[in-house]
Amino acid sequence: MPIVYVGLGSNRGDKEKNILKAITLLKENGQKILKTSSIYKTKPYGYKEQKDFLNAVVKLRTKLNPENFLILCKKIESEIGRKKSFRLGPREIDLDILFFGKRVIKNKKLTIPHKDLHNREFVLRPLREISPNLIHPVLKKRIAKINNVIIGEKKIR
Ligand code: PH2
Ligand code: MG
Ligand code: MG
Repeated sequence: MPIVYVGLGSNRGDKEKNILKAITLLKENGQKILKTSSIYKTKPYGYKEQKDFLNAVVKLRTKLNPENFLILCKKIESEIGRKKSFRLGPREIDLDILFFGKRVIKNKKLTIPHKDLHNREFVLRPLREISPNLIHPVLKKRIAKINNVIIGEKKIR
């Protein structure tokens, strides 16, 4: 059964509660959580005029295929009360599929691995914590070797 890495982010409402709730809902929907990173306080990436985020990454085992896993992520986002925003804008909760086994997928609905994760310290930092030896199937590099210059992440929990 495939191993999936999911990036979690929130910068609206009770951010920590939203992240913990998302992990609970993944479990309640049959996903086997294998590892959970610390939760990090991070500066907004992309669109800067918004509140700081909390970010984390979970590693889990799923029986779902990528399409159905994406549907589950969206269901959890709406259950936590995610409202419409704009690209890179504020959100109650965001669940992004980072890796789905070693699969490389590019279609209208899904891009796996996540197309920008190698530029996002708020994803790399928690990934490095839980899986430094994971190989990025496109870049063919270990997570521990993927570095960028953005700093300012702070572990809160
Ligand atoms: N998510 C975004 C845009 N910018 N910045 C941080 N720090 N954390 C995020 O999760 C994040 C972001 C779009 O999904
Ligand atoms: Mg996102
Ligand atoms: Mg998303």
